[in-house]
Amino acid sequence: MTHCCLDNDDTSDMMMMIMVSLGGIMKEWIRSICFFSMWPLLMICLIALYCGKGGPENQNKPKPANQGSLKGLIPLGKNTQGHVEFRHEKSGIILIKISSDSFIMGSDKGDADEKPMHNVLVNGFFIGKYEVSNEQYKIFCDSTGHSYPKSPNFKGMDDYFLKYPDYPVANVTWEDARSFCDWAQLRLPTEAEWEMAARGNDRRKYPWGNDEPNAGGTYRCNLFGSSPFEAKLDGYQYTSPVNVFDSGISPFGCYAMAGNVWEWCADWYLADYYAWKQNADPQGPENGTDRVMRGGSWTNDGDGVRTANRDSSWPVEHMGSFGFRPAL
Ligand SMILES: [Ca+2]
Ligand SMILES: [Ca+2]
Repeated sequence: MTHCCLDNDDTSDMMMMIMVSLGGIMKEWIRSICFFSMWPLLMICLIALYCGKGGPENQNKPKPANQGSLKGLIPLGKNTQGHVEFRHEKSGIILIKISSDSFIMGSDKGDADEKPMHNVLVNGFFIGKYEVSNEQYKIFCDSTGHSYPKSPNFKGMDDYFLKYPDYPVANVTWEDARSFCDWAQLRLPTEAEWEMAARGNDRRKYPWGNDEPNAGGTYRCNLFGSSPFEAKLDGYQYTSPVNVFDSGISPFGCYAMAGNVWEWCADWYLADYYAWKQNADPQGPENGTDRVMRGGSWTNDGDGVRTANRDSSWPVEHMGSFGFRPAL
């Protein structure tokens, strides 16, 4: 007997085949959708990653204080202490690279604000080999319209700012120093960076070691001593050129980190700041009234030019003994 139509089993088989075919098509379709919709998702992830890790939004953000950059620095080779020096293209300033290290900051034999001695880790940075000179500061003033510093009252050195280009700029405020650094795309060193650059990690008293500034009759820095007569014995009544006193350089090769002019640092000053025991790249208190100055000047005695010695002044104060050196 011939069947004019399919029986129930055939219908089920047919339905099954249709279902299987449809299932296969659906799977391929879903697979295609997943494949093509994955690319936009992947692109979104890549864009998000780019923006988060250094895309345009972050390129304008300042780098962390102590992350020295090689951009705009021309390597000059190693100095006699084995540290690499660079010429900063924009300002012409010579910077010395100081690698990340820890050192003992402060002195238990010094003034109350130098205690307690404490271990500090400083990230790698660059610091000026010399104090900023009149010549370098004049380029900044002429480029920006910033006023020339008032001539300090140095007898016999009239027109100090214009006639003594290789001497340190003096009579500058902390605000002046910061403006110079902003223009040069540099910055002031932190107090910790300054002290590490001045003494290294062997707890020395002065940049050159532990001998007194005039031990053996050789002067290692420009200071005042105990009288106007003694002040001249190092060869200079007031300031000296920034690149003399080879015997007084720091373990990294920096000149005049003892004496000549006081050097403004970035930090607010707080007498008991060391008691806070900030051990990792300290940046100073968040606010204050005075800014830190370090190193002593041509107006100080031997005690005043010790590397651990701390002083401070109002950020708008200027004197013939105030100068600075930049960092990066
Ligand atoms: Ca002197
Ligand atoms: Ca100095």
